[in-house]
Amino acid sequence: MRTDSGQIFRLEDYRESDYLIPEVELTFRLDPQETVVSARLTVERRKNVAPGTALELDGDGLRLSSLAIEGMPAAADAFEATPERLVIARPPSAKRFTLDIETRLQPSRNKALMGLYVSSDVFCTQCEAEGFRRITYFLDRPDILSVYTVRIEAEKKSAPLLLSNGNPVESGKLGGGRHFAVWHDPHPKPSYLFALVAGDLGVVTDSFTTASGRKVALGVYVEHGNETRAAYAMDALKRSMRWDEERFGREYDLDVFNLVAVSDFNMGAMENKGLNIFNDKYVLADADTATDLDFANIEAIIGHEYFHNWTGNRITCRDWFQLCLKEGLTVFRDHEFSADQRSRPVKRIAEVRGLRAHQFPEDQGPLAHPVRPRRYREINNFYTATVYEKGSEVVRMIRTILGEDAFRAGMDLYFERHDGQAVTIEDFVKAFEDASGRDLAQFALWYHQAGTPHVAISSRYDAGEKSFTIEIEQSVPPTPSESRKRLMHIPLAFGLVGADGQDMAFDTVEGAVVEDGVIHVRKRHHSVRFTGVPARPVLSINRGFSAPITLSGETSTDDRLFLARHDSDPFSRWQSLNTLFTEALLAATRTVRGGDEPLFASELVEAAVSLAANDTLEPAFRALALTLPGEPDVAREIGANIDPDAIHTARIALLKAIARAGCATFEALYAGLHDNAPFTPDAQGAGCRALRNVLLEYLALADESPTPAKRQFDTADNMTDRAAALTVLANHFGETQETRAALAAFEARYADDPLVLDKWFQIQASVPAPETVALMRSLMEHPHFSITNPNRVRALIGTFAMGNQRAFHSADGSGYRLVADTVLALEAHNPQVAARLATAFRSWRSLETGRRDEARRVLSDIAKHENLSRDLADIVERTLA
Ligand code: 0A1
Ligand code: ZN
Repeated sequence: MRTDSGQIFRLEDYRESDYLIPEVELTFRLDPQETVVSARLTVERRKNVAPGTALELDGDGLRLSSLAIEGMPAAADAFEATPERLVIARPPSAKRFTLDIETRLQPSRNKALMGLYVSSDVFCTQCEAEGFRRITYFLDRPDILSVYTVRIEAEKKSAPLLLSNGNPVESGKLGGGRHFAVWHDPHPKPSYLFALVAGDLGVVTDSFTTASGRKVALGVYVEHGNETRAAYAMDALKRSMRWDEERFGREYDLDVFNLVAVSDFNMGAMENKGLNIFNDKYVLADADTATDLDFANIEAIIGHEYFHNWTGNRITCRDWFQLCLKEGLTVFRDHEFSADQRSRPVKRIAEVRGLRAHQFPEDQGPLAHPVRPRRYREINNFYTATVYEKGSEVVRMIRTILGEDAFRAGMDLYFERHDGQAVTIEDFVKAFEDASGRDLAQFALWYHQAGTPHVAISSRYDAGEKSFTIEIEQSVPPTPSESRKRLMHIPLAFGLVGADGQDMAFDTVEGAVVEDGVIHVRKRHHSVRFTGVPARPVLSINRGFSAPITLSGETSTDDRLFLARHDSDPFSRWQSLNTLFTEALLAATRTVRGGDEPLFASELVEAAVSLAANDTLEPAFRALALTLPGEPDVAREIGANIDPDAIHTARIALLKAIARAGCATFEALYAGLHDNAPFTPDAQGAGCRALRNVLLEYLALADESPTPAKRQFDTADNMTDRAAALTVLANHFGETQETRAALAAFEARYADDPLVLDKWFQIQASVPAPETVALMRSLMEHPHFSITNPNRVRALIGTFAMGNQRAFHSADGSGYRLVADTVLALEAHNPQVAARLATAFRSWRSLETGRRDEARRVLSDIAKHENLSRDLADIVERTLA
């Protein structure tokens, strides 16, 4: 394991390397115990670099077995090799020369899952961000672009399949039961996009013909027996390829595109050129084993990795500080793809819920960082919601500011100007400035300044003058190492909603630039005055969540209820009801802490019930509207001195109040939504199931009985309904015979399918009860739990730490100790996953004092361990700072 040196990397220290590596030839003699890697690098000295300047290549835990320079074995004093570095003090003075480097790896012992490793007998690689240096010595940085030729040799019986990037060139037999294949990728690429897969896998094949007529052979590789579960992934891939042509004019550029599912993977998937490698969770799906959410995630992630081919691969990052250049932009593209394939408003609401649940707490806590950070200690810790999700919101705002046409012109210019290059956020923003003629200097602060901006709003109508004035005040709270903030350019989409629900016209506006339904906030304070407004409007602001901010203002309950019923912007309708729920839960939490029973306004409860029954709205939207804010949403609004038990009690009380009031309506709706058609994973079917399953929880609470959920569990013909029923049983009726029987039936049915059993772990780990801590310790002993498999760890411990506020924050600190023990156990073999799990502690300062002290103690205990990995030391120290 690479331990921490404390070194900090800074953006301002970037400088070009002295040498380039235009060509790379790799030969892998694969063996799980001892693989030999021969690398022939063509090295080129840059202009203006003195001949003979020292060449220093990166390594990570490498063993050098031989080195030749210009074909001649290197003398022992000609170089210095450590596991971390290969230094050639006086390389040849020629402009170009070759290095032959041989290293030896032990892939079967690699549990960090970076570099070359073995997952279920399949050899595979993961090189982003700095995994290539675990394979061979290299200038392992994204601005070194090389053309790769890769030869793979392996035992034919155990590895009939040999894949790498680019196009296949040659294959054949070798002696001793071995064989080989050669791949060539003509597109120069950074080392983090290198990939290799070798093993015995089943395949689904298809083809795609690009707009300009190139026929591409497609393959989705999965474990034998899982081929039918790969059909949806293949379909999503073809839809992604077509969509990128139609929406962005981007075509695929090789003769083959292969996608491989592996069962041990640190993240979701990886966009290696022409050979995407996936966590099998984001490939395998059928009605019996995958939920609608799984299908939607598969579509999104298949799209995401495919879209990287242009945003990430053809145009890549100059350095890792620019990570959002590829990630924020590609998330924006996958969001647009899903919005076009499904319901745009429903997709937008889901995105915002995700952003608030994951990115807001990051931006408001000790790990806050700008979308483009200026410093890091371990780059693996910057694959964050801020870089990905807020990065996507920033691109979305560019589109809002420029409009669709100028945005597309900016994207076209970016592709044209930078194809084949490694570039920066400045280059990206400049393309939009040049294509649109607009100045985005103030806007670019969104990339550079951390923290969630806050906008306070108040408004008044003057009936005599027929004018409407909005007072807007922006502020950005301080974040670690950035105490003073500059004023941002915040695009606020808005409408002045009249009594008939239509947006009202106005004559003139002063006090801010207002264009196409957007107020451009650029100063600390704007007083925006509209004239010619015939009657008092209701203000609908930040429509579509046009800016990722927090908002405050004294909107009356009546106005919010009005917007929930009438706003033409569906996001705003959802938001209005959601804000009312949040306010009710905040008040109820205070009541509970004061020792009283919470009460809820009947108009709010009735609004929820009537929305459920409103069949002019799509079911998926109604499901979202009826879903109460989660316990962490309420905690975030409270902000300080949080008591998770009180929040839990308040939320259950509101669920029950709605359940009791709506029970007759919900029962009829629940029955009416059921059809006997076979399962299809399309958005419409998913929407009906989503609504039905939200209703199921209300029905179970109204009945105070496990019967409705048990009935659904027993009769379900798909995983969405089965898992939803099991969740209701486990969360609300844990002590009953029905729940025990259902859990046992699920476990028995999927005993041979670890991926599906993850749902069983997940459901139990998320039960919001203090007893869950003890249950967790026994689930960790389950024969199917494995600390070396990241999916198992995330399903059980990740869900507990990040998805079960009440149990994780048990007042006695037992939840914290459970997670800390796991973090330390993981740390020994997989620092990346350990560090990510440790981020669960990031909001510790906002808890009430008892829990805060427990959390600090546990964190300090981790920090005291010797030889922590760079990954974990970085997270723990920043969290405690
Ligand atoms: N670039 C990938 C994410 C990714 C990053 C690091 C990894 O290392 C374990 C793996 C994947 C994406 O955005 O999909
Ligand atoms: Zn990505």
